[in-house]
Amino acid sequence: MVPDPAAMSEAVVQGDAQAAERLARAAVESDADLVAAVEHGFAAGLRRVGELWEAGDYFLPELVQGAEAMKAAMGVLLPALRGAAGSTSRGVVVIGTVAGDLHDIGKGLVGVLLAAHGFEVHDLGTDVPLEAFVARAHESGARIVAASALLTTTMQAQRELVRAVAAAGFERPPAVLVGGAPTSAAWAREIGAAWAENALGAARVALELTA
Ligand code: B1M
Repeated sequence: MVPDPAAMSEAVVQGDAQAAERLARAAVESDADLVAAVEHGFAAGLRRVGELWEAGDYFLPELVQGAEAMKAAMGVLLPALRGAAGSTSRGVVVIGTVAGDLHDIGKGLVGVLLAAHGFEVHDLGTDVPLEAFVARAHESGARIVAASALLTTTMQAQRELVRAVAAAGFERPPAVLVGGAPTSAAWAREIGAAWAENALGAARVALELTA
């Protein structure tokens, strides 16, 4: 149960960071389903902000304020989700947002849910060059390289990542997992990667890939 997903969404649409943080605290304190609070509450609000921006009703300042409100909520929710993480026996996942792309909210959520499902997550941040993904995967013996892309222009880097991993001469090549709003199962099939639509799905797919 999530206390009030509509209020969570509205706080983000209004760019009200204080309200978003307060609602996130209420969710944590009431022992609510925090993944659902993100997906049906705060992230739904941010998707709405994106639609309003695309329609020309919102401008860049509102987009930024919406993201700030979402981040205020995530600042409360991610530590609570991380706290639920158990052992890291499933192996290493190297995760990042691809080069040229600064969107990190969804990637952060995917990373936390992977950790909560037993993976040791190495988060390289945003705007991550291919070489950095490959180098960290080598160093850490990663089982999965996970790449997020939110722009139709930057999703091409996911294809390049699949090629770079294949060409890197791993003894045991890591699987490549991709995701992000403009991606799809068809896109992942085309480039030869695994795909998940959302953060919980990413954790499920990662478990399958390492079973
Ligand atoms: Co940007 N932006 N943005 N933006 N932004 C989008 C992506 C856009 C769709 C908005 C729109 O037009 N409706 C549009 C892209 C259009 C396109 O390419 N077709 C867009 C644009 C154009 C831009 C700029 C170019 C705007 C400009 O400057 N003119 C610019 C680009 C900057 C850059 O990256 N170089 C830009 C900037 C920004 C902000 C900085 C203002 C801010 C980001 C703040 C931040 O991340 N720190 C921002 C935001 C907030 C958005 C929207 C509104 C919301 C993104 C978000 O955080 N969603 C977005 C609209 C939208 O997505 N509908 C938009 C919430 C988050 C929980 O969801 O990230 O989708 P999401 O992650 C989900 C799934 O996608 C999935 O799981 C997550 C959780 O369930 N997932 C994975 C994500 N990664 C995964 C990886 C996986 C598996 C699943 O495996 C590895």
